[in-house]
Amino acid sequence: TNAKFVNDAEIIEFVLSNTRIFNTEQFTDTSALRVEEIGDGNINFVYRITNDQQSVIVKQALPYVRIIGEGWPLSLDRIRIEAQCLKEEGAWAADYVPAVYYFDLARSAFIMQDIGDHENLRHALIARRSLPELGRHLGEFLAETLFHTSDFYLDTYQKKAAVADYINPDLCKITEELFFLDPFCDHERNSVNPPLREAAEALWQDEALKIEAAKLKYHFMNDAQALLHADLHSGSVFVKAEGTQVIDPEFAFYGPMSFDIGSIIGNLLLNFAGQPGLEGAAEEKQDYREYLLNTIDTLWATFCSRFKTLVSEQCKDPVFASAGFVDAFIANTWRESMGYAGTELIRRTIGLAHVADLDCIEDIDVRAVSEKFALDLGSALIKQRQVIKSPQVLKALIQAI
Ligand code: SR1
Ligand code: MG
Repeated sequence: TNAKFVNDAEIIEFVLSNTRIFNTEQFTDTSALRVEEIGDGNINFVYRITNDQQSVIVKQALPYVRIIGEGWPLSLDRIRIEAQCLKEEGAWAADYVPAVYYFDLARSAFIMQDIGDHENLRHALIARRSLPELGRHLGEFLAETLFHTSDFYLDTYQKKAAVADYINPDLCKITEELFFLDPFCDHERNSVNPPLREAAEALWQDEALKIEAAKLKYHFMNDAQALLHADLHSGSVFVKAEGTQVIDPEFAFYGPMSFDIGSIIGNLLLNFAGQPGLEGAAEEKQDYREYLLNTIDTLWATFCSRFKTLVSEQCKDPVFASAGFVDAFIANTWRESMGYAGTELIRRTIGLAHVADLDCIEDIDVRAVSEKFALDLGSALIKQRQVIKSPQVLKALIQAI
């Protein structure tokens, strides 16, 4: 059965009956085990099983979207894809992903390492935590996972088999609609802060913007460059002072590298947009905005340097190993990332799935100022991405807005 676990005892039994497969030393004291439902995502159910000394996480998919219910059915294959992608990412970037201990097809569930000593990055950004390693960690994670699943590393047969293995149409359709359709029209799934309505209506009339968003959608659907995380927002990243963990790749599929890079940059910019309306002194907000832009700089510099090193040391295709091609590929990836960062800014501001960086601003007029900035910046990133050639040009564009 792949039915939802009916009670805590069933979840504990699921974990204990599979302990032989991952680590027989776990849970020496089984009498004190209890279950906490900890999932705050939109799609799946997540449980922590703990005896206060040791713990694991169980993640289960049901055949529908958690926050919507049975009215939005969703393939269970996503949980197979998620467990498999975590293992693939772990092979190349072990420091940045939790270990998967056991996957159970019948239950549509897997057991994984508990990263409960980390904090959700979105909460950390809202609390203005200083995370000096975040940009480097994200840049390394992206370079390692994207390079090793691309034609720069795999041979042509391995690559095509991998593309087929990660066909994920239900989850891709969510992104195709929530990123590229809904926010660019007056869709019933959208949620628009009343004082922002006029700005949203103006955006829906912007034909030049819609043409550029269409190009980004087409690129997303047709450029199978690498295995993407494909939902790399701040809620998919967990942090502590010296560590970063990337979770939740149930949207994984073969797509353009720029989608992952742009998604996480878009989330740093969403926090940047929210800063004026969040609690705190003006100087703290300004300092944190600088920190966010520096983090984008570091992320991109780390990605470029690690990706180029990987190509020079491990690229198996002599055609793609040429320095000129790699430089052109990386430059184009940055420009397209700007476009996807723009779509993330817009869809999180007026689409279905908002973010706390903006939504926790209680005064709706104050919030609308941040939201307007997010819409303006998002539109500029999408329309001007061909001339945003570097993080320095991005900074200048932000200053101008
Ligand atoms: C109905 S799913 C809404 C959003 O949550 C996920 O985490 C993805 O970001 C998706 O777009
Ligand atoms: Mg998720």
